[in-house]
Amino acid sequence: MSGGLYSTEKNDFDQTLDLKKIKPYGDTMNDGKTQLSFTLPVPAGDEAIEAAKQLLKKMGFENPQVVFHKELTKGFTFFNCYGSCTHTVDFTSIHVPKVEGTKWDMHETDEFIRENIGRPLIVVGASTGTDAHTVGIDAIMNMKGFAGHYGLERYDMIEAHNLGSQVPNEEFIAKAIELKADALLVSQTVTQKDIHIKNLTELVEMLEAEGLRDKVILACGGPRISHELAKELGYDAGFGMNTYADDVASFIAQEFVRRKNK
Ligand code: B12
Repeated sequence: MSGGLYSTEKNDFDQTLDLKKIKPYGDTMNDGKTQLSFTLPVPAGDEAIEAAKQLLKKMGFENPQVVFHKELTKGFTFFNCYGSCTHTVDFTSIHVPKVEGTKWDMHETDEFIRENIGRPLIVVGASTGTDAHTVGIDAIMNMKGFAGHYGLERYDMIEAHNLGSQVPNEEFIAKAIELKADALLVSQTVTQKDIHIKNLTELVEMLEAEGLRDKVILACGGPRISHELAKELGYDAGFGMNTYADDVASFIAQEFVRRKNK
């Protein structure tokens, strides 16, 4: 990439770290080096490579390079590219909304529920709508959990019901009523054409129509879910990548007590 024996680029940029103006790091501070990949709906060839480079320039990348390309199928070419990003971000002004509360491990959460609630919390979870991905919700709910963190089924003070995947919102709500759920956990993995937004919104609307929205703690999660998005859609909390049962269990327990004390 930049610098080194074979580079013809001049490193005449300021190499000091300025958190008010950060940009990608390749091998030299502020070189802006970025790798990106995309597909163009054109056949492979010199014109396709030139089109990819022109696009990179329009995206704000200097010295665009196509380092790999391959026709995926007739009329579609995939590219791996490098370029130097010309834009910067003020890191000091960033505020990301986060789930409030203290994150505890399983024993601490169990202890808190035992002392402050005195009965197990009933948690019903599912991957809803057309979404067939179960690994995320299983990671949170199944006994063995994920990456060394036990799932909700392992908690003494949580009664966890994992309904699996492709659960229609109607069925999810019916089960929540039947089990007298304290908290509902929704997993959404597929985000193509914003299907997750439609499905998550529908659930909130249906819960509101049933007069149940304020009676349950409602959280969603998935690789493209953020707390900010979840709040926007009417959820109490949202959890993204690298979440464990610890995160959501601590939240549910603390939120339950917050509401009880109101
Ligand atoms: C395994 C997999 C499948 C398996 C699923 C098997 C199963 N039983 O789950 C199968 C083969 C069935 C599958 C099918 C499809 N898949 Co798929 N699949 C994957 C894959 C490879 C891994 C997903 C996974 O298991 N991750 C591991 C888990 C642990 O991570 P996670 O889900 O992010 O969960 C964590 C957090 O997000 C969070 N979390 C998740 N849910 C919740 C819920 C709560 C309440 C909380 C608190 C936290 C939480 O906690 C978890 C642990 O930290 C991904 C690509 C990838 N590498 O990610 C594609 C991927 C998700 N699949 C994708 C697609 C498109 C599909 C299909 C639509 C393909 C097709 N055209 O048929 C179908 C889905 C059909 C449908 N109706 O849903 C796309 C989604 C793109 C998008 N953003 O929309 C991906 C990203 C692949 C890709 N790059 O294109 N898939």
